[in-house]
Amino acid sequence: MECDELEDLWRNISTHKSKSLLKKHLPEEKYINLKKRSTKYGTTLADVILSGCKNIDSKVGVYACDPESYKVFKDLLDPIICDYHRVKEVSHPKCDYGHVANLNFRELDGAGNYIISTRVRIGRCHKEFPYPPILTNVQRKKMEDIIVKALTSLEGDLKGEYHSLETMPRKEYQQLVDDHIMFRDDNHTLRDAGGYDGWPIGRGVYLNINRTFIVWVNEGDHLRFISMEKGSDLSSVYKRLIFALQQVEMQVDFAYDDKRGFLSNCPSNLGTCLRASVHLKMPKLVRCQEILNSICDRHNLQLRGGNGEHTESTEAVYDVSNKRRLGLTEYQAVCEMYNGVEELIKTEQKLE
Ligand code: ADP
Ligand code: CIR
Repeated sequence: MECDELEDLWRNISTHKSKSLLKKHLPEEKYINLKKRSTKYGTTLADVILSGCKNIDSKVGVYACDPESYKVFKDLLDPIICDYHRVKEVSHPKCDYGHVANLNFRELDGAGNYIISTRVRIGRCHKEFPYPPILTNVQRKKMEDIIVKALTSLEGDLKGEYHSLETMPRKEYQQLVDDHIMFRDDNHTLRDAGGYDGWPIGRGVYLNINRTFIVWVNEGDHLRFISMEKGSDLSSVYKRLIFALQQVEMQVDFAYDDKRGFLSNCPSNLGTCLRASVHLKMPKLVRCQEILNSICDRHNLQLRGGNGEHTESTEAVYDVSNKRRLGLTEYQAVCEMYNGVEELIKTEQKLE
């Protein structure tokens, strides 16, 4: 991209009312300092900020396009990371999944009045490949081969099949999206970050027989490991995920940095790359936005619509999850969601 073109895009957010972290943390002086830099994969500032410049509704607005982006564009990305994850400096504890074999999260809603389903996902990127839009179709296919080999060695409850998007009929794909199993192809911020380049090449989904263990291949991050089921049994969901991930970790090298934890395409996922969520019905609380926002703020919860990021909530069902992923362990991230949702449910019960 020509420098003039980049400048126009950056001026676009500078003059619009964007609330993005990109706008907040890229004043002119920093922009001028960074605009000529690039990584060894050839990632430029334009690649990092393009999506956020085009979409003034972005919340974050930047994407790292390879592991080195975090260092070369540190002056922009570090303040964004601190702001998003609510930490004073970029540092991350060692990976700690907790005592997975002895987990005992008491079910938050055994009667099924509030929680429809529970999901935990962990993103991972392969050490050897860049991320969109720098990732080529050839690299995407190589990544797919590596992970499919590892996944087909899984056994028991995790045993399943890989479904390539290259051969999947559109109707079948759409059904998986509607069933909350598969990633969408219409997230405008990801599209402008190259997340759908070369679609459907090298993309697909691994599903175990019960469809409770799912792996997304080559959405924005190379991989998203997902465990989900109806109801509120977080112990069961989390145990399945960690057990699966640990088996894959023995076979695939993931990108990791001592200060930043596991690396990801979007800085909001860095660290644990873990998002634990419930689909929660709270018809009374949604009418008391102030109370709702204050509970979410106190527990670092994020609300999304029922169909995921950048979607609206329907019939008072929200996707409630931990917002922070860096600066705390995997176990702590799951607990943030659990404790926050517990308070939401108690408050919902008390409201007239
Ligand atoms: P991610 O969690 O990977 O950041 P999204 O926010 O786009 O991505 O969500 C992906 C899909 O997962 C969407 O269909 C969303 O509705 C679904 N989802 C998220 N949490 C839950 C949950 N607790 N129960 C069922 N589906 C869920
Ligand atoms: C954005 O900037 O809004 C998107 N690129 C994604 C931001 C990360 N997601 C989130 O915190 N909801």
